[in-house]
Amino acid sequence: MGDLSGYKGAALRLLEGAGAAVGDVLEVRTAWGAVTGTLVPRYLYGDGEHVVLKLKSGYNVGLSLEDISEVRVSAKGEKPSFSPPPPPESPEGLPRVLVIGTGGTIASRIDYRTGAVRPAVTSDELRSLVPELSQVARVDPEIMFDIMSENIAPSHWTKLARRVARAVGEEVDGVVITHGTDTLGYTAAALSFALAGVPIPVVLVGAQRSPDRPSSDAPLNLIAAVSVAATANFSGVYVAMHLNESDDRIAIHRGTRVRKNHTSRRDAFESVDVPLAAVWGRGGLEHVAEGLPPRGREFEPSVRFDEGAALLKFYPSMPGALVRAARRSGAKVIIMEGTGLGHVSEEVAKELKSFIRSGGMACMTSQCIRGRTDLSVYDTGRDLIHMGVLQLGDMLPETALAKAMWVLGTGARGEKARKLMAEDLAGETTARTFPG
Ligand code: DAS
Repeated sequence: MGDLSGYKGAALRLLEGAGAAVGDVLEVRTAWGAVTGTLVPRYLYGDGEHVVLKLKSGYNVGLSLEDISEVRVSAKGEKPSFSPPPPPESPEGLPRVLVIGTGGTIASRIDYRTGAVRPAVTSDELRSLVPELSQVARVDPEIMFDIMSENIAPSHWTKLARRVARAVGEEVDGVVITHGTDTLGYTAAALSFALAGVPIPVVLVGAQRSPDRPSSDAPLNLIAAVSVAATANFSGVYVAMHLNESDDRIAIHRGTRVRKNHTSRRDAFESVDVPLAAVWGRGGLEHVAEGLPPRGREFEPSVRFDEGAALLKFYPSMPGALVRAARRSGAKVIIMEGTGLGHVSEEVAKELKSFIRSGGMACMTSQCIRGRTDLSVYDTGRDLIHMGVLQLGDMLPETALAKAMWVLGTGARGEKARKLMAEDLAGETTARTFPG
């Protein structure tokens, strides 16, 4: 019996009866006429009441068994399979870019078995999916992990930072890290601290749509990321994602100031309260902000992270028990996402006070995301200052969490840790908020 992956129930019996297999061309008689097309697999979780054909037009059509009177195999076919073309050779003398794969949508494709997006594309396949990469730089692909970014942890940040630090010694001109979009901002911030002073561009890049779909943002994002890593005259950690919904410009965001602000749009990423670091167009970099660090600086990586930090978003009626739970889970630093200028309820403030008294560090950011905390305006804020809460100005909450884990990873505690959290180390906080 031929492959009928994903089909089940009545649909499976109907196809088995006709001797059909995925890849065959079928003629299906229905109540409203005959339909001819290639049988494609069903999603694993699809029902047993439909047969799916790919029409000559390339579109798929699902036919309900209620409408089908007969199925006939008009030609046997091959089960579709994906074998990428060999990547084109790179001309001599191009800059060398290490492309590290970690998984995520950018390295995935639609799984026609389940209909879901699954990690599937190897770095080599990425190069063949985007042959233009070979004209921009000599790309060395390397898969380090193959996971969706919601599963990326500080231990992955350490591995990535170590690999980038090694690449600097291997004389690559730049590094690109392909990564899931969900936690891309956290990783970009974490690497900004671990690799502070890195003498080459390190560009993280993701995609909102998998590379095997016509509307995918992966190709252009990748080309821009590799181009910036190869040729930009600035260094540091950045994120490259669509500038807007059209397919012609890529925003280059600073690693500590970028946030995913839309669940699905290709221009989901925004630089918060700071200008973009740069804009890349199909002809190369079109705009570069003043004051970006040049290539070739002194470089002292500090790659360790300590997971003893928690990020708590305050909400009305938030029980103080959640602060105690964070403390019991081992948090040495609590980053609060307070309301407005940085406020929490009296109950939570009381728990923060006892956390601080027990040797913990409590820092305040704002769930407004834009603007900056100011605890001096209301007495509730002044009480927080008085008890020792450290306000972090316009630092993004996610960046503050990554920074706290990095500060703890350096071994700093007490006043030293507090000083590091308050200082601007990698552009994570500005003296005054950019009038956005
Ligand atoms: N789950 C998402 C992630 O890996 C998919 C993506 O957007 O890349 O972050």
